[in-house]
Amino acid sequence: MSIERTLVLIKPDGVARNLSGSILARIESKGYSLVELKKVNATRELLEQHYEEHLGKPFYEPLVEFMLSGPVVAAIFEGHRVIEGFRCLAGTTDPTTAAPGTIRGDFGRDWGLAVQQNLVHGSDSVDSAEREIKIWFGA
Ligand code: IDP
Repeated sequence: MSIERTLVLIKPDGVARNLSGSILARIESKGYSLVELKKVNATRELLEQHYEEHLGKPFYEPLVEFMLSGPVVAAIFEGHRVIEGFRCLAGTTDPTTAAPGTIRGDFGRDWGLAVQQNLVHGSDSVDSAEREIKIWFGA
């Protein structure tokens, strides 16, 4: 068994559309355990740390602005292969082509804006999960 932890964010579009409960329920239904949960208004400083790998990309500034546009829900989930498992539940980045049955595929769509409003974030590796959990929840 390889028990992992991952950082899940419900982005401002998911919170504003009252989808937080439905999204969390899908993750729990899969069998992953909720470890920590909070609703937070992110700061620019926090988001610059979180999205440092995207600095300089065309969607970087719109992404940070979008993430500042309203509260997000931050959660830590735990389980065997939860990092890969949550990213499968979330679906691919572009909600138009994300598979039906995934969070982005079922609830998201491309609104034609500068940034993909795709409802959720999930860590993409053990190292980034550890880094992101520290950023959002502290040591
Ligand atoms: P992921 O969230 O599916 O892992 P990343 O490539 O890590 O995708 O990108 C982080 C976020 O930046 C995405 O979830 C999306 O909101 C936004 N994003 C990524 N690529 C684009 C793009 O090409 N255009 C607009 N927004 C993008």
